[in-house]
Amino acid sequence: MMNMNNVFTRGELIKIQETIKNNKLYKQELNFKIIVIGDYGVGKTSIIRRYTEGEFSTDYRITIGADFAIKTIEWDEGTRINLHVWDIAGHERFGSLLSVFFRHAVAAAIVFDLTRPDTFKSVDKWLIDLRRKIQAPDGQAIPVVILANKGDIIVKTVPQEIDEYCKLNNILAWYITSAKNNMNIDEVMIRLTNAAVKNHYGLQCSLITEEPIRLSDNTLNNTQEGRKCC
Ligand SMILES: Nc1nc2c(ncn2[C@@H]2O[C@H](COP(=O)(O)OP(=O)(O)OP(=O)(O)O)[C@@H](O)[C@H]2O)c(=O)[nH]1
Ligand SMILES: [Mg+2]
Repeated sequence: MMNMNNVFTRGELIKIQETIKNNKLYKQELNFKIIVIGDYGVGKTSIIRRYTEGEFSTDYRITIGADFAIKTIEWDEGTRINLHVWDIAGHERFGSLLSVFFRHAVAAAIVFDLTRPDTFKSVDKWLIDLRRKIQAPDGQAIPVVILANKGDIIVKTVPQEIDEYCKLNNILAWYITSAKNNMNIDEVMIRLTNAAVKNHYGLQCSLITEEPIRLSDNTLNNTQEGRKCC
């Protein structure tokens, strides 16, 4: 029973949490935003479509502005993750206007096209823009992977300096991908989600904090943001 001041003690909260867990009444639901960036035509839309719909088309329809698709992952018994995968148009005509869509991203993939070596040179421009515009809630750089796409056509054009570039620039990993042949697409998304999960404050916290929670503060409604980390 709630006490007079609308305050739960730590012991009471532990009991409530145990009851919820034991009765499987509670599945934590997290929303993560992942952004996919890179020059026009490198295959961003195709990668996202392959991942979220399992489809590929040889047609090239330039993305105007930004778009997103959601994929829900049953992460573990107690956690469901809704991945919001954002597709940001790469055409120069948009300049860095679209970086407003970077906001709240917890991870990013920068894509280049193995058949157009110049698109690797642009990776640095995308990375600089990304790092300038967003940081993780703790002020750290968000996890980034680099995707060398269209690996079904050619792989011998992988830039020699890519390992060094990743090391120097704190890139989590790089992959040869193919949206056409479904090469490494799931692996990339799982790697990014994993990194985001590790960084994510909310997931590392239980309902229990060191301080008693005041219901009047609306604290219990704040399941994702604004919760203090343990
Ligand atoms: N062979 C092959 N073609 C691909 C692959 N990924 C994309 N393409 C093709 O490359 C072209 C451009 O792909 P998109 O996914 O539209 O490129 P984008 O990066 O979204 O381009 P913007 O929207 O202009 O920024 C399309 O014709 C795709 O079919 C791939 O892995 N292999
Ligand atoms: Mg596109």
